[in-house]
Amino acid sequence: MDFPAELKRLVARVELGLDQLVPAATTRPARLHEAMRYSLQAGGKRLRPVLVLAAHELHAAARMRNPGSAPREPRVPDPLPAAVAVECLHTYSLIHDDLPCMDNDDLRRGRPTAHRQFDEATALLAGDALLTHAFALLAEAYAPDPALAHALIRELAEAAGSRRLIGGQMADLLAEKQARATDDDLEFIHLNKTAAMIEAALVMGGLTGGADAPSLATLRRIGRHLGLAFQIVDDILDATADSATLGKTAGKDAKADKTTFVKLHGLADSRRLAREHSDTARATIADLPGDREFLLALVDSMAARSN
Ligand code: GRG
Repeated sequence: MDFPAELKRLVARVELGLDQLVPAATTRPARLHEAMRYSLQAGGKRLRPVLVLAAHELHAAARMRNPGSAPREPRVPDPLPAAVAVECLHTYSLIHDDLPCMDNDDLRRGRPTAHRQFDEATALLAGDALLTHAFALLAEAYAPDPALAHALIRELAEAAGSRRLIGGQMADLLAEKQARATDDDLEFIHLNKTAAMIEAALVMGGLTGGADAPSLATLRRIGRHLGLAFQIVDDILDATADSATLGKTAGKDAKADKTTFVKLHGLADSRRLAREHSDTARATIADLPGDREFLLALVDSMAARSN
């Protein structure tokens, strides 16, 4: 398998989906839709939507080889709307995270943040609209298969809600400058702020691809470890890389005295922990059916990433 070419193929599919499945910039009121597209189209690694597509392809291919396992549903649903919904939700969280009342950041995905490019109210509303659009898209695109639509909406709502993404963000804000934040606080923050969406992306791809319950549980476990590894690497990069490479302001964690892996464990131990979580994700991928090569290479590329 040619990993860079395969990644490029999936990212191109995501970019096309984002363009087709999000209202045009000219939609009234144009300023709002321009702001939504500005943040979505600023780039980004597209990790989460690529995970949706990769988990889907792996299971859909395994199911095609063994059609007897799903006798009542010969047509495999399109995973692209689910991938786009996940990226809309992720982008909303970045827009809101950058707002003055949260991280107050000027740079995201190598460009001025939405509130810098537009204004605070427009950025807030663009985030709200992307969040809402994610669920509208799932409801609309998967309407012909109500059980699938329900499962996807429930998965994304759980991952993005007050017990996971938003709860993780709240705990992160509460832990800022707390001298006594513990490993348990750190795990809560990162399992929810970061790993929840990565888990959901894999599970949603599994759902559209027709994964069975054991495979969905395996995908969730992979997402948990990949998410933790991803966040530890994020903390290391914040402490060691520069803003131009990251496309966002570097060194912010130390400045805000955030509770991070690097603050609690130092750089060497953080690197070891990231490796351990990546290794567990890799080992768990072995429990999935079908061709796992792309997912394994993706875990490696996330561990070795520079932005
Ligand atoms: C505002 C509800 C709400 C949540 C915000 C996403 C987030 C939670 C905060 C952003 C800061 C941060 C370090 C989050 C952890 C997850 C993370 C590393 C996000 C950045 O994801 P990337 O690197 O970004 O995949 P791109 O731009 O490549 O998509």
